[in-house]
Amino acid sequence: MRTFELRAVMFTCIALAAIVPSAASQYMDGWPLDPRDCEGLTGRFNCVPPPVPGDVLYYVTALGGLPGGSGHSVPRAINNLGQVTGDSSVGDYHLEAFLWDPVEGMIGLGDLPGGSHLSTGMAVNNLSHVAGGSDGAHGWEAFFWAPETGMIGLGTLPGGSHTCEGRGMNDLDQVVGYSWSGSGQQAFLWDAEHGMIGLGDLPGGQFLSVARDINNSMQVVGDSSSEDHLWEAFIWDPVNGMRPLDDTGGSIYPASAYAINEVGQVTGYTNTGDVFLWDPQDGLINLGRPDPDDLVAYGRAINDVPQVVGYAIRPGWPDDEFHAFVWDAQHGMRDLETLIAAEIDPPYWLLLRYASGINNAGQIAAYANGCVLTPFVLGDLNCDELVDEADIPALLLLLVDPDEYAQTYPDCPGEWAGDINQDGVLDPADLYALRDFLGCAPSADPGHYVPPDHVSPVP
Ligand SMILES: [Ca+2]
Ligand SMILES: [Ca+2]
Ligand SMILES: [Ca+2]
Ligand SMILES: [Ca+2]
Repeated sequence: MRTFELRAVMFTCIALAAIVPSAASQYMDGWPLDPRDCEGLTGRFNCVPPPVPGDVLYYVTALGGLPGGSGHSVPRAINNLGQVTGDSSVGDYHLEAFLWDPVEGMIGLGDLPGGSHLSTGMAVNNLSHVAGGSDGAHGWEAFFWAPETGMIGLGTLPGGSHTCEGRGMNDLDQVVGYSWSGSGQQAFLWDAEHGMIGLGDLPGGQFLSVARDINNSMQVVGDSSSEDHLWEAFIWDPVNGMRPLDDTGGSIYPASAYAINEVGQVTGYTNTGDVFLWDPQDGLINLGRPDPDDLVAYGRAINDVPQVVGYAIRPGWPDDEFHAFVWDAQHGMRDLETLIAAEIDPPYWLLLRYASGINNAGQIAAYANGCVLTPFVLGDLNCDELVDEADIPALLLLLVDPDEYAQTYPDCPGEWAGDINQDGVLDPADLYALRDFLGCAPSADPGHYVPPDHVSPVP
């Protein structure tokens, strides 16, 4: 009986394996490209240890592009619903802002009347509203978009031309960005009730400031020319106005602030080309660069955990290379391409040049071509955030009856979490690998494995 059951399991698993795409070739021009391919490495990538159960990896969802275009998209922000904004080509020389939803897919947001057909989404809040910039009758202009209003031009600061862009937005539909005003380029804050107001600039130097993000406490961050520095990161709020983000006078200081989270932590880059995390209590923390050889690294987005994402520029041949990174306190800086689940065709980690957004679920917006990276725990088949013996029957169920698995563990990405040996194929070898990892009874002979009573492997 046991032999019969196991044969049934094996048959089911072979059938299942046949519909899983096999691992793509991971060589290009004879170079091994997988950073986990330690045996074949020739120095192009740093070798990293292969992942083990319990590690957090990411699977990739391609965003595609708007109809009529090349299928290319550049994501620039992601909200806590997993919705993404950015721009996508819609024919020669035309780009259009988009909103991408995990269920609905990508829709174009149009562009402002006049000028070229050019628009880009820079921020998306948790109400699914978008802010960005578009070419209109008076040049590049900040916009606000909501399903009810469509795309609205935000105008300009008094006395200015219309070169203006929305860079950040919070859940109060307040937009920040920059505009040319009579006295120079100035950070602005806009909402529907008050219109656009200038936030001023740091004293000294030129009259120049840019706002890049705002949180729900109305804290705004960006950079400005100051007395001491060509560019220096600022923080602004309605009570205190604009002030330097870091006023300790150190030789290393935050030169540009790109994002602020809901607890007031800020990321960007320093005057030395390193990523920083600024914390209201701890002040400036230099996060460095993903690799010591990197020329420069930029922090672009931060969630409330906090995790920081961005990209680094690494010396390469024939050109310098861009590498997307993620930082957290436990692991430090890591190249995102080393954290992608064993792929499938095409090998998306090849395309992870830039990371531009991260939400509170840890989902990351990245490109060369637009994609969302969703984290999962390798080996956590029942999605309780632990890897233990309870995951063995769950993996067995996935192998034997994927439909039943999906009903039992809805929204649990078992097809990714179950590829324990990371060979790009889900099959019984993963079951044995998980048992080995957990130190279960010997599994050299698969016939010795008896499924738990409550799992029926035979349909
Ligand atoms: Ca236009
Ligand atoms: Ca100034
Ligand atoms: Ca588990
Ligand atoms: Ca496998």
